[in-house]
Amino acid sequence: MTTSKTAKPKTATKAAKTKKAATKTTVPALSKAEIKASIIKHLHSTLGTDENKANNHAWWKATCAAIQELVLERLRTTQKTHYVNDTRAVHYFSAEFLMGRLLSNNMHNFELFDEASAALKELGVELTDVLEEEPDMALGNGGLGRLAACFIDSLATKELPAIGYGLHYEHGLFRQEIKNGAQIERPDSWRDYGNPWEICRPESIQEVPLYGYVETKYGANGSIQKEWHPGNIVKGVPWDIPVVGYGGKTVNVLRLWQSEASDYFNWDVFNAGGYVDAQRENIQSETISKVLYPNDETEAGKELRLIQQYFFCACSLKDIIRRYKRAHGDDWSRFAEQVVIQLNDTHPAISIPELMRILVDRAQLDWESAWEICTKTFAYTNHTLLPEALEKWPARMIEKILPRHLEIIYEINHRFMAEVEEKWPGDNAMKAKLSIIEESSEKMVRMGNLSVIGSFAVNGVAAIHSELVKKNLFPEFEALWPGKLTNVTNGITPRRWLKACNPALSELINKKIGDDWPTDLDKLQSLSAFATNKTFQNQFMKVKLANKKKLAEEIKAQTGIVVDTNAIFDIQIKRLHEYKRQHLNLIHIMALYRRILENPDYDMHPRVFIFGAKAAPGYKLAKDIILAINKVAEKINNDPRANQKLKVVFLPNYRVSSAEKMIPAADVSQQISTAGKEASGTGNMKLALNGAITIGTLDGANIEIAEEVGDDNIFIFGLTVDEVYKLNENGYNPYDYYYQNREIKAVLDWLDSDYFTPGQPGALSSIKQSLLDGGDPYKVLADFESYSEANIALDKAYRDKAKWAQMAILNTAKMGKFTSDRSIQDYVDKIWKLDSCAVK
Ligand code: 26Q
Repeated sequence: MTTSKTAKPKTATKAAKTKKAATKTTVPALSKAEIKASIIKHLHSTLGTDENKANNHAWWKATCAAIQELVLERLRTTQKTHYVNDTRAVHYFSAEFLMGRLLSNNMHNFELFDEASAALKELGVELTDVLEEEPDMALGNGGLGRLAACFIDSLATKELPAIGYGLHYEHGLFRQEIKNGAQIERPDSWRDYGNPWEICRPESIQEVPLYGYVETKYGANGSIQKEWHPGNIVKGVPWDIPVVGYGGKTVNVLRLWQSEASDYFNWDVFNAGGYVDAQRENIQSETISKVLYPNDETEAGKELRLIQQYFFCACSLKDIIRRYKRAHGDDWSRFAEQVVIQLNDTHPAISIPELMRILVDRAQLDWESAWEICTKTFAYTNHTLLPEALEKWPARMIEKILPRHLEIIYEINHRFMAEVEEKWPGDNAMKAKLSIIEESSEKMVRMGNLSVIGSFAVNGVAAIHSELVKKNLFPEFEALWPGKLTNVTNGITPRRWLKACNPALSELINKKIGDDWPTDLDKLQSLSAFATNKTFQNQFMKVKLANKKKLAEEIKAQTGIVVDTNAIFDIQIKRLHEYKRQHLNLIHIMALYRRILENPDYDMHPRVFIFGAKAAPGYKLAKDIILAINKVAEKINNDPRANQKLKVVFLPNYRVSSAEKMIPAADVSQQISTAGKEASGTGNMKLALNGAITIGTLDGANIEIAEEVGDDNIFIFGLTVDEVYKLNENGYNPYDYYYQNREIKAVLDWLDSDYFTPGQPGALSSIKQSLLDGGDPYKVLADFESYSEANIALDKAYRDKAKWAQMAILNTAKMGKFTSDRSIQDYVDKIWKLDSCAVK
């Protein structure tokens, strides 16, 4: 208290001297007294409790309810404004929205955080404790889902008319527990005691047909009409989550569909005495939105997954069309002017034949007109080049679930093949590559090809990734339609990923350069001027140290491990996948351990390696890598010969809310994927924004981060994309590295022993196996030496405190490009052609 009071006038004078520090002129939407009164009101009349009985959970709910009142008021104004102006809007279709917690975010976006905190304090309650009560809304796996969440934040902030459409999973991504070092999956129940943000909209329920058969009808004039007679109908119940833009003016909506049995459809069975059968159908219908598939980067090919995809797309399209018809009746000519649909990967690609079905079979448009509308409505974002992640569905499966859609897909393909024939007459190899249908032993529908053909724009998510999409994934499409494939580099919302998660750094920045950076992130650039300023360096690193202390407490509380905050906090947080190479990090840690054992004076700055990662439950090797990290951690942390220099921490159940705690405390950001494999990455941006230095490969957005911060402020290592390709062409033999590098051999052999798993030799052998006999598909051994050298350079750099502080400041200063506001502006300019709509 005293220090901040005495320090205040000093910094204020300084800030005034350097630059006009933008001061808040806006009056808060609610005063402290109003918030306090509202919280108490909700405690009494919404929750039926009082100030004396309320626990933190009740305080959380009452605070949410108080904020939600304001949210809903602004939501009404926004919707009215959009309706009156009949605005063109973007509809973001995504099977995943990884929203995390909303209370802190909504308070920050209304700029009410400090008022609410003060109001609760007067009631004897700590806001930070209250915030911890909120379960994460974990309706996504990782990057793709979190990107969708950052994007809808930016859309609302930029006052763009937009709606997110997705699935209202009853269970989000599994909760991870670690037992004896191994991952155990537990169900996630994010709305067990009610979710205060969502609003059920029974007035907008939709019905979705499934299964059944297609009838061909012949009209008097010889015309053919198709009618789908479904075998089942499910109900889609919409739940709306308000999305508050920064400044609180525009409040958009995320609409998530929950499946329910359609009562009337089962009525006949019911009346015929089939009560039990009717109930069984109910259970099946309700299964659709039960659980999020926990696989990312693998195409599971499960029937329920396809039904999930169709279910939310069909509900969303009906919802869009209902709204369009309210303004334009049966005049379809303006549909593509009013509606643009962004497909977040191919997961919602079934929307393309679904819109064709509605236009041709229902609205009775001719095929050409319908196709023109379709291909002016959809745009598609690709997030992966990994072959195993490219969605393909067996034609037989589509035929069973969506018989009419398969016919439409064949028709789209038939007409498209004629176009290809015209461009490349007689070229059957070209046709085979471009076809939506893969003629393998089992006919498959390629959702990527369908998406490119049915969209007017296709984008990758980082410059290099988009180049590889053009050169390697879809070169034939690039030749056919030059200009259709483009790039929009990903971004992250600086409101959640700096302002809210790192209040101390935000405050420091505000004092130095003003507080308008959250909506104009290029403003951070002006911090560069202070990168060599000793006082600012000290302030910046003092904030980092304080954040490290907080994380150290969290680590202690969760794992019992005590870490030294003077050590380098080195963080790798992301889904567990071989291509992300957590095992490269691990093998390097083992090498460091070995060096220390061989030479007790081995010269290195103390370092804490911190991991957070979930593995897909069926991905054996990924789970083995988690086990290995934990076993190596246990050994090192308890070995007095090494644990003064080296600690390893695996924080269980990595999720948005733990990212918010880890990122502000990071000194080092590990971004070490095999070049060409990580489409973009977005954790890399979050960590650099918070002053962590990247050690990384020239992959995904790392390349653009390196361009922004400059070579002196990042540690780049490893093979480039071209070098990886060359290595593959010339034949890569990991044994060469095993036999030529003593350290690699020793470390891999160590994994075979029972040193880390006493009494269980071989428990970690699968990793060695994959790197040798498995052919090391992700080039871990090829990159090891270069990685090791980069780590030595990093270690050396850290010891020069001033130099490191300068690098950290410059990383924060140069992250302006990576705000999701810029990504959204790119989408608006290149793809959506959307106008913002000011809400009064
Ligand atoms: C597909 C079919 C069946 C079941 C699951 C899936 C599935 C689910 C999720 C496939 C992929 C995902 C998620 C992919 C993902 O998160 N990709 C990441 O997207 C980020 C945002 O663009 C990028 O930054 C990352 O590089 C990319 O890996």
